[in-house]
Amino acid sequence: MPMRVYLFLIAFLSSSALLAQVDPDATALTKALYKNLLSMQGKSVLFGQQDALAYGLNADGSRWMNTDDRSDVKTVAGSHPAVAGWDLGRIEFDRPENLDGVPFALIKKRIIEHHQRGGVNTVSWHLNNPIDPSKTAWDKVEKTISRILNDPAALANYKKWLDKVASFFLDLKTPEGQLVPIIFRPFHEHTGSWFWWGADHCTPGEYTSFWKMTVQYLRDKNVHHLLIAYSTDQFMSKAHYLERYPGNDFVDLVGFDIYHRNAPASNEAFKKDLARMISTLQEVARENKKLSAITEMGQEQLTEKYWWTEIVVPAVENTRLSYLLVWRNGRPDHFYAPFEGQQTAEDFRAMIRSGKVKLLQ
Ligand code: BMA
Repeated sequence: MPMRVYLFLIAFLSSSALLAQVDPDATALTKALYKNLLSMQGKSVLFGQQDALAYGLNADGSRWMNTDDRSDVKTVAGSHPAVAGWDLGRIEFDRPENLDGVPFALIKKRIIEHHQRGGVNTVSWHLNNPIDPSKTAWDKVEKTISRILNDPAALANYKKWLDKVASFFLDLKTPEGQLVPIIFRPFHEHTGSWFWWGADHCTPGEYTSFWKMTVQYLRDKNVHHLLIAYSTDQFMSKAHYLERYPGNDFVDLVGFDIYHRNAPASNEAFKKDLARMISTLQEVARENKKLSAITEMGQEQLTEKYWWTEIVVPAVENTRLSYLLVWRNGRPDHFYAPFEGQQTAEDFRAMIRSGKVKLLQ
């Protein structure tokens, strides 16, 4: 083979391997986000928090909301989380606010601002039940997915909800008119059974069909600025992790959610579990050429004073994870990042100083 053809082939193969994005029509900014995350693998694990830019806690435990350029992480450590998480629950009903009381208009504004500052945005969706919309994501209803897939009226109704999600995404435009790329993380924690899309309520085949149909529907609605994240809850093995994997054409990023409960009794067990799950995740990511992340984690109320440097850093350093995202600072009894005066604030700063986990630069 002539040298030039050979070199061309190598360049072609490596760029197609690099750009293993699932949407062939992904926008330039979405491709750039994917490429940036790829190039940071093994160098930076970004820090993320759900609703970080929408609200948080004051030193006295009261709540702040809707303040420009504020996040508890910035108050504590000088800069915003690099990854901002958001949720679309209740968009199904054209409500002005999501399930946690955050106005959708504010979510849009903050997503665009965060993107303009160089941050990454990820969106989950705790949607109600499309068969019985009065039921929440947590109300267990058997066979919801099977019914959506098999009943044309139910499917049409679900697609109306997807239309609302599509218009939300298509509304995320910078002043220059560019769509803001989003890591979309639908039907998460499906190895558990607390959501209607969970393991006990559908077969693997139903779950993957439902996933593919959803992703394809959004693409067909001209939504081409999403990276799609597959995120389980706890899993026991690689086979378990992949049991409901919809396939390489429908996933850009693999992740899992894990919470540290019952500290300190569980500290050693948690560390072990976390290390095992990260190692499996890395294997899956490598074999399938996917990005990887801890899509949700946290220790509620941060009772472990050195949680960040003793538990988080040792687990994520020397990995190829793109980010870890802790859950929201919702209430004084339900928070996952330090706020002003919280006992882990200094340890959080130590984690950031270590350079192993990064905030917005
Ligand atoms: C849960 C809790 C709930 C919240 C839900 C969706 O973990 O934080 O209060 O409604 O996530 O954000």
